[in-house]
Amino acid sequence: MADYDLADPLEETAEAIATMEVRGAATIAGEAADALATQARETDAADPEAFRATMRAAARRLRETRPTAVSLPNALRYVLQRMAGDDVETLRESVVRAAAEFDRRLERAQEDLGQIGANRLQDGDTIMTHCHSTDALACVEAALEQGKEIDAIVKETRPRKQGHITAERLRELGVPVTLIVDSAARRYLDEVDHVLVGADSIAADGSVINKIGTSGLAVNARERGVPIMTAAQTIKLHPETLTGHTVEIEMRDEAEVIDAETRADIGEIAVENPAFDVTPPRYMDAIVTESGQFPPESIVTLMRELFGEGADEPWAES
Ligand code: RI2
Repeated sequence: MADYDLADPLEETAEAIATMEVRGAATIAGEAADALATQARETDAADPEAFRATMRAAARRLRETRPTAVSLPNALRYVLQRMAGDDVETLRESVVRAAAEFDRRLERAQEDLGQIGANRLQDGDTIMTHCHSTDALACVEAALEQGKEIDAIVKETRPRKQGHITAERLRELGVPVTLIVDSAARRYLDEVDHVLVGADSIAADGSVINKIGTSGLAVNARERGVPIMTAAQTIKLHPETLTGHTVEIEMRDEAEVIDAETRADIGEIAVENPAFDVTPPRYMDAIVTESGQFPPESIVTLMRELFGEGADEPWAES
């Protein structure tokens, strides 16, 4: 494989995504698009073919960081598909422009989705959250702007405790927050009007791939009669699932679950750390996107409209 000279900022972004310093499907997508723009500005590729090859290599480097959130390849696809020109300068400008456009669309999509999700929430409702999703929080923010009062029960979300980020953001918005450990969720569901989660990928059959623990929460919510919605802008739709591919579930380091000393004290055990799980469509009430609210089973219609019958891989080495 050819060796490409990738700019330091691109390597830094790739590392930050891999270590989850930069996390959350939408945020990862925006940072990846920006990293491609920076690479385009900084590359000293001498001719159009070298420029294109470097950009493809940069996209591959970003792509390999985390496998589950489809917003990442969708962002790379958006930018690379708009890379056009017969000379390096024109190519460079096209990439920078596409990345800026992508960022604007991302922001607008989240705002529009927030308005739609907010319509599902009533004044005085209590929500339960899992992990930290900016798409989900956009719905709460819009509901508050509509003058509704919302309370939140926030699941801690082991092992990385992203529930703490949600708790902090909700407090900044003035929402009363009760933090609980994950295993307390079912006990509190009777006090909840809506479970509100985000998504890393949505499959063509309406399955929702989100932070580990979402599927158990959804089953419990259904059993308790509490509606559950996922807030997911359309960059979370996984085009490859249209042609039968499944979504890879990221397995992360066991050190996120248990420290080495405790593990040694316990004795010989295996430790596994899947970052995501799959909630079947029958346990999800609605998928809220910037293009409207969908019953999970009908999301395939929107996917076909946006992606046709599948997706290409513009980062492939030619
Ligand atoms: P937004 C996160 O994954 C969570 O699973 C969250 O629900 C999802 O991304 C979507 O986040 P991780 O990056 O795009 O914390 O809504 O592993 O911000």
